[in-house]
Amino acid sequence: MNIAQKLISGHLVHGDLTPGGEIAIRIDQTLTQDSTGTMAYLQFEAMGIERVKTKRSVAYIDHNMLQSGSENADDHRYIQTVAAKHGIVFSRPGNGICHQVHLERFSIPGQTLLGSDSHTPTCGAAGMLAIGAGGLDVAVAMGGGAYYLTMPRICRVYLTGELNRMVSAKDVILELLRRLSVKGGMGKIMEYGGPGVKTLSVPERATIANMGAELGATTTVFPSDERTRDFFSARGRAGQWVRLEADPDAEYDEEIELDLSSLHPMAAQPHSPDNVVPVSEIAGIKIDQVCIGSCTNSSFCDLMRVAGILDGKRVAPDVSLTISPGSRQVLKALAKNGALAKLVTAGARVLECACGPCIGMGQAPATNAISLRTFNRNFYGRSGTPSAGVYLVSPETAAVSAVEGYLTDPERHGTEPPYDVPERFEIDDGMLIMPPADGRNVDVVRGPNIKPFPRAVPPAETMSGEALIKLGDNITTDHIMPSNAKLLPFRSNVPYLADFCLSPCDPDFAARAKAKNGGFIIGGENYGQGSSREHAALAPLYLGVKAVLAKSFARIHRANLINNGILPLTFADAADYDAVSEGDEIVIAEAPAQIAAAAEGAAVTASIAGREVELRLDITPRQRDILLAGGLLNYTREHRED
Ligand code: MIC
Ligand code: SF4
Repeated sequence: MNIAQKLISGHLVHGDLTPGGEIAIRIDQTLTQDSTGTMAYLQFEAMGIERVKTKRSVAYIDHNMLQSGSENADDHRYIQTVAAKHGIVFSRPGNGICHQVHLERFSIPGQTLLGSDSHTPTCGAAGMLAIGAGGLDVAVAMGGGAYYLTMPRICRVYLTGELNRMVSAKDVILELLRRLSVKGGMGKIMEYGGPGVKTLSVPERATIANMGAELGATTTVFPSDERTRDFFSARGRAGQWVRLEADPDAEYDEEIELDLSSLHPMAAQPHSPDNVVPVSEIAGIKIDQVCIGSCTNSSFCDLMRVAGILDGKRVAPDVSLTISPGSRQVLKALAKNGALAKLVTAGARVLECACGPCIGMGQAPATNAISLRTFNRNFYGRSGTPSAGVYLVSPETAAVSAVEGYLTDPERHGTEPPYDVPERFEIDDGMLIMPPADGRNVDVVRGPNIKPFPRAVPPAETMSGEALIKLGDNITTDHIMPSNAKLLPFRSNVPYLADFCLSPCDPDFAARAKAKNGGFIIGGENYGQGSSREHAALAPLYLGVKAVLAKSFARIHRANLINNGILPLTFADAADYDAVSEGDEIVIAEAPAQIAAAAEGAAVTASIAGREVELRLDITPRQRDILLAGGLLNYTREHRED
C-alpha cells in the first residue's frame, strides 16, 4: 500500500479504497481557529454533547487578533470557556498560527486530523492524514462522528535531486501550481516520494503540504522517516514518532516527476496562486511592501534564512517589511540566537505570532501597491486593498527583494548564509491551557456579538426564484464571504456578514437577494475554491439562496453547501451555463423527490427562463438524507453517531 492507503485503511469505518466512492474515516484529532471556531463551537453546543470524543482537540486563537472593538476579545473569551467546558485544549493568542503550532506540539504520524481551516493538510508533513473541512463537519468529529469524503485518487509526486541554494520548498509547490493549476489536485491526495524527499526537512515539507490546498487537493502526505524523527526529537517528542512509509511495490493512480535540482525561484502573480512564472522573467518590478510569515513560511528555518540574508543590510527606503513568526517557539529561538536582532536592525516590522496580513488583519498595502508575500493566497482583495497587486514568493526572494526595493531573483544575488538548527528547542507549553478533567461547572461566556446562526430547513416542494448573479470560473470563498480586519470580527454574526456576501463581484448582491426573497447563484468551474469558511454557505443561506448552479465545485465548499441545506447543482451541458442570464426565473418542481432520485443517479430537471434544463446533483445516500433533513445539524440530531 502507499502511505495514503495505509492512513485511510487504518481509520476506515465505511466504504473501500476505490477512488470515487464514498468513505468515512475515524478522526483522532481536531483543530479549530478563531475565525471559524466560534461558529464550530456554537454548532457543537447545538448538538448537546458534553465532552469531545477525540484523542485530542485544540482551539487556536490566531486569526482575529486586532482588537479594535470588543468583538474579537469577546469571541476569544467564548472559545476559551467553551473549550474548557468540553475538554478542548486552548492555545492562547500569541502562541502562534494553528498549523505551525499543531505540527510542532501535537502532530502524530499515522493519526488523522480534521481542522476547520483549509490549510490543515500542513500536518501531512509529519505523516498525518490531515484534512480541512467546514466547522460543522469538525463539530461532528469532535462529537465522535466519522468524517465522510469521496475516496481520492492518489497521485505520487516523485522527487529526485536536491534544491539549489536560494531555491526553496515554496518554489517546489509554486512549480506544481504552474504545471497543474488551482484545479489540478481536485479529488486527489498528493503523496510525496522518491529520493528527493529525504533532502527536505519537516518544515520544508510543511510548506509544500500547506499549499497543496491551493492545488485543490483533498490533502498531501509525506512519509514519516528519519527526518521526521529528528523533527520530533528536537521538540522533545521522540516517543511520539513512528515510521510510516509506502511499501516498495505500492501503486498509485497517477504520477508526477520533479527534479528538485532543476528548479529556480518562482512567483505567483496577481490574483491567483497558479499564475506562476520564474522570478527571473519578471524581475525588476518596483515593490512597496514585503510580508514574510503565514502558515506557509514562518518556520524557524524560513526565518533563519531571512535573517541571514538581511544580516548587516537595511530594508529599501520605499519598502515596508513585516515578519510574523509562526509560533512562540520559533520567536523564542530567534530571540535566543540573535536572529531577531538582525531582523529588527535591518528594519523589519516584527508582528505577533499570528496570521496577520495573510488574512487582511492589518498591513493592507497602499493604493495600487505591489506587495511580495510568502503566503499561500493572493486572491483579489484579500490583502484589504483591492487595487494592490500581490505576488507569492519564497522567503529568500522576499528578503533579497526587500533590500533591493525591486522584485529580485535571489539565485542571482549571492548565496544564503548557513545556520544551525537547535538539536533541542526550548519546550514551553505555557500558552496552552489544558481543559479540566470535568468541565461541567465551567460557565461559557457569550459576548453580545454572538447572534443566532441561520438554520437550514428541509427543502420546499417547489424551489423557485431568480438567478441572482452569474459568475465566472474560480470564484473563491474570499469573493463569496470576504474576510478582512473590518469583517472578521463578525464571524459570529452572520446577519451582519451577509450584507457583504459576494460584494467583490457585485456590491448590490445582498440587497438584491433580500429584495427578491432569495434565489439562486450561477457559478463557473471550481466554484468556492480556497478557504474552509462555512460563512460562505451560511451567508447565502441567510439571504435565502436555495441552490448554486455551477460547472464544478471545490471540495470543502461543496460539503459546506450540503451541510447547510443548499443544493450544489452542476450543469450537465456547458451550453446551459452559457444560456442562463442574471434575472432568469428558475423553478425546481418536486424538489424533495428529485433530490431523492438524484442519489440513485437521476438528473435534476429545472426550468430556467421557461426552458427545461438538466442538472446533476452527485450525492450519496447520506448526503441525500442530510439535504432532506435540512442540513447536517438536523441530520446529526436525528442519527446521533455515538
Ligand atoms: C484562509 O486562509 O483563507 C483562512 C482564513 O485561514 C480560512 C479560514 C477562514 O476563513 O476562517 C481557511 O483557509 O480555511
Ligand atoms: Fe492563517 Fe493565512 Fe494560514 Fe489561513 S492561510 S491559516 S489566514 S496564515
